[in-house]
Amino acid sequence: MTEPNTILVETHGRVGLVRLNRPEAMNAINSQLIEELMSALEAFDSNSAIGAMVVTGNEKAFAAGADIKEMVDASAADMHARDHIAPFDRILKIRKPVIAAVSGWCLGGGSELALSCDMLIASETAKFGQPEINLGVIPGAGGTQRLTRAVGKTLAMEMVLNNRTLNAQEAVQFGIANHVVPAERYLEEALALAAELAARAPLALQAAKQMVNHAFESSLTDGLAEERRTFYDLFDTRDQKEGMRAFAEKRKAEWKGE
Ligand code: DAK
Repeated sequence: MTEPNTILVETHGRVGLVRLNRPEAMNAINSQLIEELMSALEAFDSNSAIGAMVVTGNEKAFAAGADIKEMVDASAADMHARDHIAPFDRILKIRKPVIAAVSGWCLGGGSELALSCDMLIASETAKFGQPEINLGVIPGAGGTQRLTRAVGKTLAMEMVLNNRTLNAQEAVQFGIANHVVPAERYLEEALALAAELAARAPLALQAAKQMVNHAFESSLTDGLAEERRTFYDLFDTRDQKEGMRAFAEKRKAEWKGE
């Protein structure tokens, strides 16, 4: 496989870290970057030495959106045919938790990418927005759908129709970010949270992520039935026996991921 050149990939213990790395373009997401990012996340997902992942940018920008220069001359037919941001959807198939560590600009497709992650740690400098209206288009990867479910209709309308941006405190207040931390600590905090997750029972962790996501895709009745089935299924895992025995024996559980 060729080495990626729009991202940097690292491991920190059981945590896989991907840094978006197009600093000259505010980490604008072009077709190469989205492909390399998704491939890196998929590789971590199938690596049993990794339990959770972090996606980050740099201090100035998580990502300032999809690459405008790559799209500027495309026709509608080109866009349908290329569907070059389609790899965005591959993040939805990642089974392990993915945390976005966001500093600076988090706009357009960058914000949509961050919202596709499972949790978000924001630096106090983070700024979230959907400025596509300024370009004569609309969000194309969840900015009208996932964002609306997160922040509610009226704020989503203001953001998508009128380019209202949210600062880090507002992102927490409106349910986009889990925590705001000082600029110098956002990545460290995201890695620490990911390390905590990576130390948990792997099969239960994946089932938990899958079921929370299922809540956005199903009716309450279907979701509750699926949750109960998944809960019962976990009783065929060694980790369930270990977790419950460890509780009864007053010791720390040792997870096997089986
Ligand atoms: N694309 C390409 N280049 C970008 C960019 C972007 N989104 N954002 C910044 N850059 C480049 C700038 O052109 C500049 O390059 P040079 O001129 O130096 O060559 C460099 O990054 C530094 O940017 P600035 O000089 O503008 O830096 P400032 O600090 O002055 O401003 C900024 C920072 C983030 C406020 C500003 O750069 C900005 O407004 N950027 C554009 C933000 C934006 O409009 N984002 C929305 C993009 S549209 C799809 C799914 C999703 C999408 C599309 C399709 N499908 C499923 C098909 C998503 C669409 C979008 O995200």
